[in-house]
Amino acid sequence: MKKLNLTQKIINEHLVSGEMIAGSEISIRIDQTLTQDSTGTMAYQQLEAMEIDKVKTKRSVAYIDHNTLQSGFENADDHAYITSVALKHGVYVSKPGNGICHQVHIERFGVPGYTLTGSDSHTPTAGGLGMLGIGAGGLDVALNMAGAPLYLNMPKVINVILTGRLRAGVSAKDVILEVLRVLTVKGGVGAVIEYTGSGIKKLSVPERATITNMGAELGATTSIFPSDQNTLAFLTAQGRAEDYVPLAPDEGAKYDKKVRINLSTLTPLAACPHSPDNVKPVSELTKIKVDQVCVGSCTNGSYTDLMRLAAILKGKTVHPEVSLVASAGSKQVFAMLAANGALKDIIDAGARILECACGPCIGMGQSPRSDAVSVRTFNRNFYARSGTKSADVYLVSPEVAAVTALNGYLTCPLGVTIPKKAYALPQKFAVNDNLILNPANFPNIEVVRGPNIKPFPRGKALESSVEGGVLLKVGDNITTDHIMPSDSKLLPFRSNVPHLANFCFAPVDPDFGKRAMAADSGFVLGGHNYGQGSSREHAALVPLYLGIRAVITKSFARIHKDNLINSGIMPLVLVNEKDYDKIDAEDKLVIDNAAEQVKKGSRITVRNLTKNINILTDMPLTERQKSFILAGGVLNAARG
Ligand code: MIC
Ligand code: SF4
Repeated sequence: MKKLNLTQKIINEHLVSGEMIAGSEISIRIDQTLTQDSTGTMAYQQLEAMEIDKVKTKRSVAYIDHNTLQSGFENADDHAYITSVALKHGVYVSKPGNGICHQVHIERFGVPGYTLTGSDSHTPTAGGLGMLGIGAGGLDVALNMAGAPLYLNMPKVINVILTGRLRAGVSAKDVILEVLRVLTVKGGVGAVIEYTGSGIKKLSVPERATITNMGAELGATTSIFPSDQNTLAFLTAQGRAEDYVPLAPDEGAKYDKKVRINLSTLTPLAACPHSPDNVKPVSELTKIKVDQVCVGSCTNGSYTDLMRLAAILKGKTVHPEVSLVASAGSKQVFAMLAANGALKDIIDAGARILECACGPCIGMGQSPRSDAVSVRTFNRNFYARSGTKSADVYLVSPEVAAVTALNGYLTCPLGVTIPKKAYALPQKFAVNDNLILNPANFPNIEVVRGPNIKPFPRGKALESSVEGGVLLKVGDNITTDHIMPSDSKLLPFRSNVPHLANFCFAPVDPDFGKRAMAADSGFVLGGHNYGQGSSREHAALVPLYLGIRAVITKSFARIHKDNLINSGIMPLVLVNEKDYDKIDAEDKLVIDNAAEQVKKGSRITVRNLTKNINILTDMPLTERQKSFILAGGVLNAARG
């Protein structure tokens, strides 16, 4: 029998169609799904459009964790809609205040060996528990809830072999920052990152989850750890030992690439502005004066993360010129910190305590002052994401964040005494699921649709000729935070695409929305790794609403490319990268016989009318995906 790595084993168990040949299209059965509120309103409207009675998964959960400011009626409308529509369709609801989806999912729902899709790019966090967790657009997750498999390209598998043991002051965040330094934000595209080696034995499930969480920043399909004694210890402490199954790659299994990291030699690291792979040792950054420190998020909001913060802060005071904010990743963590006194240590030191939600990570409050330096335990430091364009954000571990908050300068925590018990996983977590609603208890619920819930835009069938101007030319590594920014002003409008349209591409060109609206039809030109970051399909739905017909790039990030295809927007890749220089903003482009070209093959010729040249592009789609482009989106294609 062929020896399989863990990724291949789980895929093999769930394979519905295709062959496990890297790069070819497969589909897999999905056991669990998760949604969160900022992508959930769209996902559930799409689920409603599929007209199914109850979801077909083993377990689906709707989390409300992103938009919790409720500065107007909009967020509250979204919450009411998601709660009611989810319960009606047999989906569990994790109420606001219960915590961030990824943290709560590993605590309460995740099962080793299961597949999970989530309408959030950090769904791979569940890989810390030995699950195959994949981020996808809301529409794909809705399809999975309706019982359809997930289509994806069979990933390559990159093996990261961890040996040695982390020194005091160095933690899981430094491991993933090191992987990002080595592989970069493009290094995981088309691949699953599978962790093995003697070093993993020393990493608890929450530590592993920090590492798999930020695998999203590598562009990876997902990341995964084996399920072993540490997994059993975690599940037992959660009162869920019965969910444990041991899982490991076969002895001698093959990998497409190997990366070796000796944990003993790692030092505290920081990702510098404005990219998670711009990684440097903190010891080289100690002259940087800091204005704000934020601890929490789905990367570092676990019990031991917050215990380390508390241990370092205990009996001390935050630097007078620093604002320290802290939030636990879940109500479970928050309640345990309150019960054991650690929360008091954090409050006494002068931290501002936020609710268990995404908060500053997605710009929902706590935007730093102009030109500020903000040091965060989060996973993304993309330009303008904090809500302050001129701010510089550094991504670090809780240890670095804590000592930095005390000193006022970026500070390396090596040598700082942190009691061993701050690293120890509790024998028993304080389980209290009273903020989780079981749909079985709401048999007659009616869907509540407040005025903030606007229908999502639908595309139109591809015409014979697609014509328009290049409405924007951008460079490499454009994120979905550039395409469709999200902050406290915009996140309440995630169910209102016409409103969001005014802010499309605002961080790079505030006039884009107006220009596109006036033009009616057009193109966007980008560089490599276009659309990295969030899974938000708004980064496709808003351009669709604005009449964008095709995006031409050097390469795409996975989830965004799928979202474009699902919306009926053509993702075209330049055959010759140098042709990027032969297209300028405002050039007039036309795709003649567009539908014919799409049907025929993967080559699509784009005529640059302004320069009077032909540009060759590639759009290697399966027949299934072609039908979406031809029909103007998945839902149109499904209607036939
Ligand atoms: C993010 O971290 O960017 C988000 C907000 O969680 C997104 C989802 C969204 O945009 O709603 C993600 O990571 O997919
Ligand atoms: Fe929430 Fe930030 Fe995690 Fe996204 S990355 S799920 S915004 S905590």
